[in-house]
Order: sequence, then C-alpha cells, then structure tokens
Amino acid sequence: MTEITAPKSPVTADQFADEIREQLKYTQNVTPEQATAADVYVAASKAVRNHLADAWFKTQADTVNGNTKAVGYFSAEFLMGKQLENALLNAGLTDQFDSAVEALGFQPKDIIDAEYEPGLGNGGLGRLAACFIDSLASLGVPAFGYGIQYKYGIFKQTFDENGKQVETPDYWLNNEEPWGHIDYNRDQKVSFGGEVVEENGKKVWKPAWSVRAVPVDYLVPGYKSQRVNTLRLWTAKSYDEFDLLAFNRSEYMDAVKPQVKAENISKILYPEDSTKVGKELRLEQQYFFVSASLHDAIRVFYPGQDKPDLTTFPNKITFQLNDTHPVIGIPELMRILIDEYDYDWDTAWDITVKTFNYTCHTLLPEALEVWPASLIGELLPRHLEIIEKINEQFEDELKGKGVADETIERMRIYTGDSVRMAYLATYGGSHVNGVAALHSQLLKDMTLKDFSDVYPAKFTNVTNGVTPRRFVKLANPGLSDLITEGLGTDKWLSDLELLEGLAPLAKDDEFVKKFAAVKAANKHAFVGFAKDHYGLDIDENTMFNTMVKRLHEYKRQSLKILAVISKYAAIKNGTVSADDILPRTVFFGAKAAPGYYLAKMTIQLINNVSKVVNNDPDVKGKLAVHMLPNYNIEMAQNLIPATELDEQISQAGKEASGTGNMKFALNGALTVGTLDGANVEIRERVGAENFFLFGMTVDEVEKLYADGYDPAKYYEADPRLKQAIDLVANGTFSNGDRNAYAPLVADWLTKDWFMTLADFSAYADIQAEIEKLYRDPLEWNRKALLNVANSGFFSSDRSIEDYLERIWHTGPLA
Ligand code: GL2
Repeated sequence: MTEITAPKSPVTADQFADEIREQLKYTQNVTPEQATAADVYVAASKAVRNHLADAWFKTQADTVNGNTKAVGYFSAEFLMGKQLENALLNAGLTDQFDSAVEALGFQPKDIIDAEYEPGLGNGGLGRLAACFIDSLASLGVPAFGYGIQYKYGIFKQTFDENGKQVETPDYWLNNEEPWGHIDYNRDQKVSFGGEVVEENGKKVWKPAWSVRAVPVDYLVPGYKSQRVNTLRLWTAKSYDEFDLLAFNRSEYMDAVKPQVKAENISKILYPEDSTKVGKELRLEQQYFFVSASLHDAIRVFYPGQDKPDLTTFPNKITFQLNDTHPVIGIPELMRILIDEYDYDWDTAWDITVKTFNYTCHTLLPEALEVWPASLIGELLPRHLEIIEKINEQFEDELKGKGVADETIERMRIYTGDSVRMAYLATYGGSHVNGVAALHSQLLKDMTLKDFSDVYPAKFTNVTNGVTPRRFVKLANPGLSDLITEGLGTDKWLSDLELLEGLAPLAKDDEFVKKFAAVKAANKHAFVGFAKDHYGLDIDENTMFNTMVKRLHEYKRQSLKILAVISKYAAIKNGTVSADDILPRTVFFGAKAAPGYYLAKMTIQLINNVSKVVNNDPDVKGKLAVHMLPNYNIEMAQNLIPATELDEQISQAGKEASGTGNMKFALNGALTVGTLDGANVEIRERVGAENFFLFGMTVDEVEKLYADGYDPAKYYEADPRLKQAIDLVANGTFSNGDRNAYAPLVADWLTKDWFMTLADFSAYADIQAEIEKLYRDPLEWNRKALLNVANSGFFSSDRSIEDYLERIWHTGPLA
C-alpha cells in the first residue's frame, strides 16, 4: 500500500525553475533556449500539477476511507477559465513562479497569457459550477465535479463587416492541454437503444450500441486548504475503432462511421443558454456523462466489490443536479440498483431519493427541459419504463395525499407524450433550490407551485456566489492589496465577510482616494488590454459603463442600446449643452445562441450604433460604444475591475440570480439595476443609497401582463424613446436601409414581451442621478467602496456552506 504523504512542501524559486527546466527537457523536449512562452506555460503547468499530486492522492484516500459524505456535482457545463494562475495561487507557488520564469528569460504575464481558455460552458450556470468546485476544495469538502470534456467548447465570436455575429468552432484541444489527465484504465461503458425483454421474470435491457466513456481528470486545488478535489470530465470513444471489413472494401467513410457516431457524443457543447433544446444528441450527452459518473462513484466508494451494500450509498456521496440537464440520473440510478445490483423497487427508490438534489436555474417555464417520450423510448427504453413507474407511484402518492385530480394532471412527470425533467427531479430528489431569494420564492409561487404546495419541506434557497480568489485576487490585484492593507490581513480571501471591516474606511477620504486610484489604474490597464486585443483606442477619462452577459431579450440589452441612442440623439440635437454631458464609454459583451434571431439582430444593431457614434465628430470625447467580441472569462477578469457602472437591467422576475452582478459589486462598480434575481439581495446588503434602482417590480410586471400590455403606448408617451426607435427604423444605423432592423422594431412596438419600452423612461431618468453622483468622485468612490465592503456575502464559499447545511448535510474532511 502506498503511503499517503502530506502535500509537498513549498519550493524555492530556484527549485521551481529547475522543475520547469526538467519538464521542458523531458516532456516538452526543448532546451530552455528553444522554449517559447507556450512551452514554458505547459512545462510550468505540469510542474504545478506535480506539486498537487500528493495532496490529491491524500484527499482521495481520505474521501474514500473517512466518514465524511462527499459531494458529486453533476453539471453539463464547467466554465473554468484559465487554470495556471489559479493553480499557482492555490498551490502557494505564485512568487516562485514569477521569479522562476524571469530566470528563464520570460515575463510571468506572457506565460499566463499563453494558456488557451477552455470554454466548456455557456454562461452563468457553467461559471457557477466552476466557482462551486473551487469553494468545495477551499473549504476542504470532499467533492467530485462530473461533466463532459467537450472537444469544442462555446463558439468563438467575431463580427463581420456588417456587424453580424459570426460563430467559429473553438478548437481548444488543438493546443497541448497540460491539466486534464486522460485515464484509459478507469473507463465506463455507456449503452443506448435496443429493447427491454423479460428473462426469468426480470426485465433485461438489450442495448443496441455502446460507447466508451473515458475520464479526463482535472485537479481542483483548494485555496490554503491542502485539499485537491477532482473534476472528472468524460470523453466519448468508440469501441469499434475501425470497421476493418468496410475498410477492406475501400469504403473509407463507412469504415470510420461507428467511431464518428460514438465520438460525436462529446464533440460539442450546445451553445444555448437557459433555453430548452430538444435534440437527440443532447439527451445522449446527458445520459452519457451521468451514467458514467454514477458507475464511477460506485467504483470509487466500493472498490473491488462485486456485491456492495449500496444502501450505504447516500452516506458516501450526495449528488447535486445542476439544472435539469443531468436529471436522467434519477432513473439511471434506479436502473443500476434494480437491474445491475438486484435491489427491489422500494429500496432502490429510497436510496435514489436520498442521493439526489436539484438546483433550478431559471424562471422561464419554457426553459425547463421536457423530452419527447418517444425519444427516451428509442434511446433509453428501460429508463422510459422506470419513469412510467415512477410517475404511477407519484400519482398514487398524490391521490393518497388528497390532491385534486386536475392538480395531479398538471403535475404529471410523464404525460404519455413527454417527460418533464424538472418535475422528475423535484419528486426524485430530497431538496430543490432556487439560486437567489426572489427566485426561490417565485419557484414556490409560480414555476413549481403545485410541488411546493404538496412538498413544502423540499424547497429551499441558496443564493449564488462567486469565488473571490479568481474574481478579486487574480482579476484585481490592486484592489486585493488595498483590501489587505485596509483590513491588516489577507484572511478575507477565505472569509469574505471580513470585507465588512472596510466599511468604516469609507469615511476616511484618504482611503477612498486610494480606492479611486486603484480603479483608475485598472481602467488604464484595460485601455492597454483593449488596444492589444481589439485595436481600440479608449479614453480612460470617461466613465466606464459595462453590460456583459449572454444576449437575451429578457436581459434587455435593447434597453441599454436604446438609451445610448437617445443620448446620442440628445448630443447631436443640442438638447443637452456640452457642459452637461458626462463623457461615457459603454462596453457590451454578449454571445447570442446561433439560432436566436432577435438576439443576433440586437448584436448587429449594437455594432452599427457603435460605428456611427464612434465615428461622429460631434460626439467625440462624449460618448463611445464598443461591442467587444467573444466575451469570456479572460475578458471578465480584465473588464470587471475597470468598470465603474454595471448594468443589471433584466425584466423583474426573469433573471434567476445573475452572478456578474456580484463580481462587479465586489470589484467596486456601482450597479444600475432592477429588482430582479440577486440584485435584490445585493441592494439590501450594500444599501439602497448605494445602488441605482429603477423599473417595475415583479408584481407590477404581472399586473401589466394581466391588464394587457401595449408597448406602442410607451413609444408615443416618451419623446426620447420615440426618437431612439425612429432612428433605428429610419436607417441611421444601417446606411439608410429601413428594413435592416424592421423585425426588431416591429417586435418592440407590437410585442415587447419583456417590457423594455415600459421601463425605458425610468431607466433614462435615473441616468441624471448616476451622472450627478459621478461628477463627485469622492462620493462615487465612497459608495463603490461600500459596495465592496458589503458584498462579502456573495462569496461562493458562503453558498457552499449553505448547501452543506441546508441540503447536503456534510462538511469538510477531518
Ligand atoms: C442561469 C441563470 O439565467 C442566471 O440568472 C443564474 O445566475 C445562473 C446560475 O444560477 O443560471 N440559468 C441558466 O440556464 N444559465 C444561467 O446563467 N445559463
């Protein structure tokens, strides 16, 4: 038996340089003189990984041998961001790295930048999963992230000469990827199709085809916890590498078909974001990673046992279902227990319900996944049978509880035609949580009301959070140093509520000025970043105003661009005097799902407004607009610390939480926002006087829908809005072409489902308040500092502690 040793003690810079040289020599096969930044990046990454190995082994051993229940976080997305810098921080090797690469003749930043960002997620949901596994490791909680290693992550976004979004595949694995270790020896077989037959009174699934799920292991180092957890992402391989018979007949294409079919499963991340996409391949992906992961967890916790006692499984691990994507895991665990391990139905159900919990990340009922029963039947016939039986049991249970027939009808998991995954998850797990207080309340009142009426105890809230290591320490070293100076300790990085200690310093003008200087330096740095990356010339003496997030109608990028257009018109018309104009630079960053027509048109409009405004000498120095291409984690880490005003302007009741809002507040931006998602809690904590609130509330929105909403009325009522929309309609931003944005204009004037027009006046009005405060830098920065001081609650460490207490009922390893 291998002795499990303590983690390797920190090395000196010289030793670390030698370790990098060794990697260059023996794994990269280059001399230090030949090495490029990319070589040094790979070598340094492997050297760091080696440092983490002992702690990783120890964490695994303690996880299996100890009596602390582990967490399995099932997520179709993990949007990790670049790894090296974070791994260095958490391994305590940052200083050694800096000196070592300098000794090798490189700049540390060039080595960090040489990493290609993996984009295995769409947006907030995927980034949340990444923050959560960072926090789990940092808190010392044994955990596995389980997901898919997509060969192509979220598409790369560029814009064509007309400002339209162009998507190109993201070939992230084209470069050497030093973090994931592919472990061919711990593979799992995942099967599909075929039929279910009866043999000796037992149902037996005879699948038609199988793929080989091979794990790729990523180390997840905790910050100062000496713990390293595992992110296990599955990649699909074919069992029939090559059909030799077909090949001999020279049918090259046919020869590789089985391989292509199997490997397609892990080929692409669906580029959707909180929308339901009913695609066969997507269900295959979901089942693929969930089935492999469940078998993997049994292998890990019952090593070498043919007949393990799986009634103890819920004491070993608890699975969190990140949205509906992994919910097929519920019937899969039932199948494993009944068909593979001979448990009776009731025992299997008891184990399953105890093992799973579900997080819902949406409020749009149409975004909850519903699968056609025929598709499940074709792909997973045994699972469909199990789902039918679960539904029967469920309906009986509801009848037993005296639930009315029409309510039962509404609640059915299996309707005969389709399977509602959110309902299956709610019934088949122990807890359901929303991701912000308002969202959890609305889940209970609206989206999952029937379920909450019958099973109130299952429902709880866990407000999202973000990791301060990546989004403050790495993204904003200047602010981090100032915080440490202000608090006299850097302990806030593991206990973010300590930031409260900064609140008294908001009264100290000298400290506030230092805080303002950090922001100015971050703006300056971003100007350099934007020049290098996009060739932009940005005036750092303007207010930096940012809206970055996926492009969605409900998020209302339209509202922002209409306000920008209105401001442009006011400057052009001379409605505002030159002295009254507060110079602003507006940044947008947003990817639209490739098939989302209006979202893509909105991007095109923003790009073309940008062209017109930025080239108009009349507004030079007063207003600039930039649609930055390919918003990703790297851009977030650079832009958020430089931002002064953040936009969180979704229609109330539509954004489940948002997590960008938390990152901005923690980096000292003020928010202009609606009472939606986590904005509500941010405002409560930072203080209403330090938050620019506008717009309708959820109740007002609901009332307006009920009364009948007519957007044209608002267009007529506010001349600023009318003028902005008219400028879009009359071709000002399309070289005179009046048709270019006709569908968008028509939608605004006749439908406007998310009530952009109804909120426009309030939004335009609050700009005066924003600008007034901005003209007083000391007051602005005082408020921004109070945002930082009071946002410690929004650490993902706190979210994880809430999950531990309310849902998982486990804790750190001893
Ligand atoms: C989302 C929500 O839209 C967003 O409000 C929330 O912050 C995140 C994380 O909980 O989840 N749901 C979703 O499908 N995506 C999100 O970002 N993609």
